[in-house]
Amino acid sequence: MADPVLLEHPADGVALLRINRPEARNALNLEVRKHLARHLTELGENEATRAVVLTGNQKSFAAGADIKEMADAGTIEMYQRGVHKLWRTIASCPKPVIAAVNGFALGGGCELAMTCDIIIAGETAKFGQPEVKIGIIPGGGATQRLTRAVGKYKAMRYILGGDPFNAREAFEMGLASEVVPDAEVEQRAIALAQQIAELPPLAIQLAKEAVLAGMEAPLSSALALEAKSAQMLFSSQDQKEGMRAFIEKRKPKFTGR
Ligand code: CO8
Repeated sequence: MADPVLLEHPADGVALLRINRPEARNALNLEVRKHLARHLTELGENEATRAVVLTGNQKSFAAGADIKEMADAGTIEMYQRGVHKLWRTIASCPKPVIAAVNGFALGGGCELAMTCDIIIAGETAKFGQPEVKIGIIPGGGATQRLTRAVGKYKAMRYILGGDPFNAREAFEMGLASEVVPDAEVEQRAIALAQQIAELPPLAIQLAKEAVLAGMEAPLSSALALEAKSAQMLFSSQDQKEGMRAFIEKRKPKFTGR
């Protein structure tokens, strides 16, 4: 059986995870989620990995949770599958994760993209939370992450309506970071990952932490966290190197220390 998630290394410091269930439009079954969680945990701990690209194929990023796998399940079984724990692991990768979205990003697929830090969407990508159409509601974070990304009224529009929205709408709402021609999605995501991979990793990691932790905190606590994180970086060699290189008008050499 083919690996449900393929790991590639398209550039220095960049890992690419490719969901590989084309026959099911990359529906997220338990196997795919477990592989994603394992890979993201390992990549998060691997010093050589500076940024991760998460993608699917031209037709589908991921068409949601695997409906066939859960259609007959009961409450306890759903609980025991532990999907909620896998979501937590997937969403807590400390390295920057860029979603490269072509085709469908529906239900859990849209939620998966929303666990990422940056979303690069192909022009014909289709996003949406169609769960209400099959008698449930989003269970992987959309009621919160979509609402926080685009605001209550747009989130309600799509979570209650269940119909998809296109990449341009996603961009205008603030869900997609960039929209590019379909054929350039992966290449653009890798280039951005490469750009980030060349920057000092401690600064990148703390910037990600400050944004995400800050979103859950009151403004004063979030600003204090930001200030402390920025101050902390003055103990890093990369801060000394970055500032010295600027003053000496040369390219910095970052080591991650
Ligand atoms: N699950 C399982 N199989 C799927 C899924 C899916 N989400 N999506 C597509 N497939 C399968 C199809 O069944 C089909 O299989 P087969 O060839 O065996 O019939 C194959 O993929 C190809 O699909 P289509 O023929 O439908 O391909 P199209 O290109 O015509 O359409 C679509 C693609 C639009 C993506 C369409 O397949 C579709 O609408 N899929 C379902 C989308 C959806 O409803 N997603 C949300 C699922 S629910 C969810 O994500 C959240 C669950 C929360 C759980 C909470 C737990 C507590």
